[in-house]
Parts: sequence; structure tokens; C-alpha cells
Amino acid sequence: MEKLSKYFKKRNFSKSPEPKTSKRHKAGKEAIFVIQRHQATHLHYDFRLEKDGVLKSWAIPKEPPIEPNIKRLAIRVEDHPLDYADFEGEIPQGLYGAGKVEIWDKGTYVLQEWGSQKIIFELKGNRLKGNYCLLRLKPKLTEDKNWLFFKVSDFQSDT
Ligand SMILES: [Mn+2]
Repeated sequence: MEKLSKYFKKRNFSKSPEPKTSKRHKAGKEAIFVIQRHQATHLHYDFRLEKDGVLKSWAIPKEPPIEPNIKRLAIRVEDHPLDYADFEGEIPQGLYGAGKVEIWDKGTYVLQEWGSQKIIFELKGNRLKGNYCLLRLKPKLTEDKNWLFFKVSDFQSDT
């Protein structure tokens, strides 16, 4: 799959247990998201949204926020195959991404807006629930792979 060429280029599948296929049948079903806690050289959380037959992915160096308005850096990384959403395991030492991968949260999401600078969606996970935003940082000021990830206030009026 053309879209996944970066994913395949980085990995050695004769040694890594990571998934190779992106064939989850999803007709008529809600799109999924997954967050994988990845104990690599630096602990991070890989946030992935199903879109166009792949998992669009960001690496978040700190724990994803459950409360609104706590902003986390999210670094855009290569698209992953859909089957990666079920992956947990140990990537052997010496390989790209070596370390333990565990599913930290998983569920479905409802897309509200997918723009080149801003993505807004409702997450329906076990840990993360509610409206979240990915906001791209200005490329002139920073690396163009840098985004912010945060929960949006619910704007509920408590009476
Ligand atoms: Mn990772």
C-alpha cells in the first residue's frame, strides 16, 4: 500500500512482531482510535485515528490529558496499518521503536472537522471521552510535524 511505504521502510518484519496488514473490515462501522503506551528509549503515547484505510498517527511524549485545556505536544509520525490498532508486544532491541507496546486506550471516534491545520473529534474511549482537538503549530516557528493535542471544554452550563 502506497500510503504505508514509510511504515514498511522503517521496519524489518523478519524480526519485528508488528502488523503488516491493513485490512480491518469497517464497512458501516464507526471509525476507531487507539492510544498505545510505548516504552521505547523515551516513553511516549502513540495516538492513532482511523482515516482513509490507515491509522493517522502522532507520538505524544506525555500522558494524554483526561481534563480539558491541558495541552500536549503531538508529533506527527508515519501512517500505520489498521491492524496496528490491536497490536501489543515487545519490539526487539536493535529494531526501530524497540520496547514494549501496550494499548492504553481504545474506542471509536466521531469526526467533526479534518483540516490541514486543525482536526476536531469526539473520542469514545475508556480513558478519553469527549471532544478533543489536534492543532497544528505554525511551521515557520517550529517543526511542521508538531501539533498540540488537548481536550476541548464541554461548554456545559451547570445550573
Ligand atoms: Mn511509538
